[in-house]
Parts: sequence; C-alpha cells; structure tokens
Amino acid sequence: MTESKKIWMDGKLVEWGEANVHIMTHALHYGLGVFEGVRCYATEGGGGAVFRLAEHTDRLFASAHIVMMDIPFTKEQVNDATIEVLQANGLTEGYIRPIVFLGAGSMGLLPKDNPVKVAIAAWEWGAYLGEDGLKNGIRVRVSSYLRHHVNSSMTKAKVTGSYVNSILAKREAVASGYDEAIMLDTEGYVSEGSGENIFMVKDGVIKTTALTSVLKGITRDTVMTILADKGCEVREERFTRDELYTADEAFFTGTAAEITPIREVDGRVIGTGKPGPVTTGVQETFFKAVKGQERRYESWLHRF
Ligand code: PPE
Repeated sequence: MTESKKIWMDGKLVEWGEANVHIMTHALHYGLGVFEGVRCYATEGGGGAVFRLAEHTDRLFASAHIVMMDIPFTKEQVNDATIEVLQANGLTEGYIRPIVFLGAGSMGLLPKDNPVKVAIAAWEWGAYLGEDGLKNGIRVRVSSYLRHHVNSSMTKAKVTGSYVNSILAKREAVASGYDEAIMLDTEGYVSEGSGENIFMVKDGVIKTTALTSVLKGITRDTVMTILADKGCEVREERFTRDELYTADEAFFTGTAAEITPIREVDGRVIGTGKPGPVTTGVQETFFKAVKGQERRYESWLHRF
C-alpha cells in the first residue's frame, strides 16, 4: 500500500493512519471533489524542488471555482502546507496529492451545510508507466469509452468523479494487453490518455490536442514551452486516430507519467518503434529542468 508518515488535513499535520473521513462524506457518495497531482524532484544541491507548484495550486482553485466549492484556505497556505508535508515525511522526491472535497453533512444532490475539507498527502512514486515505458515507450489502444463531452463533465476541472471514466478506460486497456488507453472525444477525434495529454509528430509538424475535451495539463504547457525554446512550433489542433497510426512519433505528458513515449497504437508501430528525436529531446530537457539543471527554467521550481 502507498504510505508515508504524515498527512496535512484541514490545517494541521496528522499521522498517516489517522487521516480518515466519515462514511457519510458527501464526496464518497457522489464524487464531488477536486484534486491535483504534483511532483517534486531531488536537486543536485541535496534539496528538493516542487515543479510548478504555483500553477498546480492555481488549477486546484480553478477546479474548485468551476464546481462551486469555496476552499477555506488561501493559495499561499496551500503552498506552505505542501512544503510542510514534504518536510514532515522527509521527502525530497515524490508525488503530492492535494484534494478538496465535500465532507459529511446533508445527503442528496443539494448539499448545503457540508464542510469543504482539504488534505495534502505525499509519497514516493516512481515511473507511472514503468521505467521501461519511460525509456522504450508503451503500447496503447484506443478505448471503447469516450472522453467526457464538454457539457457533461467540466473538462477543465480536475474532479474526482470524472475519473471513473479514466478507470474504465485504463482497466479495459490493461485487460486487453496494452499499457494505457487513448480516449476519443464525443466527435471521434483523439482526446487524451486516462491521465495524460498526448502529442504527435509527423513530417516535422508537432501537434497536441486543442483544449476542448482535455485537461489543461501543466506538463503539456511545459513541453510546449520547451519545444518553442528549441525553435519548434506546436499546433494545438484536433487529429484523428489514423493520423496517430501514421505518426513518426507520439508521446504522453503528465505529472505522474512525465514524458512517456508511445511506441504502438492499436497494433500499429509508431515510427521506428523506438522513441524518436523530438520525444527524446523533450525528455532530456524536461528531466534536466525538473532537477534544477536548466537555469532558464529555474522559475518553475519551488525549492525547499
Ligand atoms: N489529462 C488527464 C485526464 C489527467 O488526469 C492528467 C494528469 C493530465 C491530462 C496531465 O496534466 P498535468 O499533470 O497537469 O500535466 N493526471 C494526474 C493523475 C494521475 C493519477 O493516476 O492519479 C497526474 O498526472 O498527476
């Protein structure tokens, strides 16, 4: 089981084993919670650096705003609490999970007096799609489950309940022998992975899905900035599954997944079947940046 020592809950640190909620927690029944996934990395000096903490906290508050939940803390308090949790657990490298959810109070779909609860946990989490996946690429399938329609779930909010869709897709992909799922949007175009944004490269043109049905990924933004700084333009536009089948390169981006190359889609080998030069170039710069080895990206790091 995932475990570390302390969790920050509603303003103070508690023991891991005591960070519990009541069974009548509203979010448990109906899925109204918003969350983030943040990573921190060990740097050469021995300290840690949280990657783009301010942007993750901004998105947490934006998610809460979309679903009309008032977070009873300031952004600054959430940022400070994040560092406090990392230090209390002795972590310089790991994954951080802030979550905001409706607690116990009234039941039903018009919750009135339910408290908005806030917790931040942190633990060690290695390569999300495996070390081999990170190095050599993964095999993915197009899911039979579609990504949310923009007027069904709120696709810009990282809402807990929306992830049932992701779990269904991920389970289906793994049960049928693949590593990860790619979901299409309700119009049939490529959307994103179960927990990742997607990029493809064809004849030197780099594309990523436009921000319609997909989460506004912070790693996606990071990759677009890195590519722009390398002089490469990224087109934000929709593309089809068969464009992906004939791509020279494809890769996923996400806080958990980092930059994971895709080597096969629905049994079609992508490019040479090995991570291509755009993918490996981005990976190299990304991993240097997160570890504090790229001066130009120092402003992305919250060192502690
Ligand atoms: N799309 C989805 C649906 C998504 O969940 C994520 C993050 C992204 C794109 C990429 O966003 P960003 O992390 O800002 O680059 N998924 C998180 C949850 C993974 C999990 O299994 O839990 C993550 O990567 O932390």
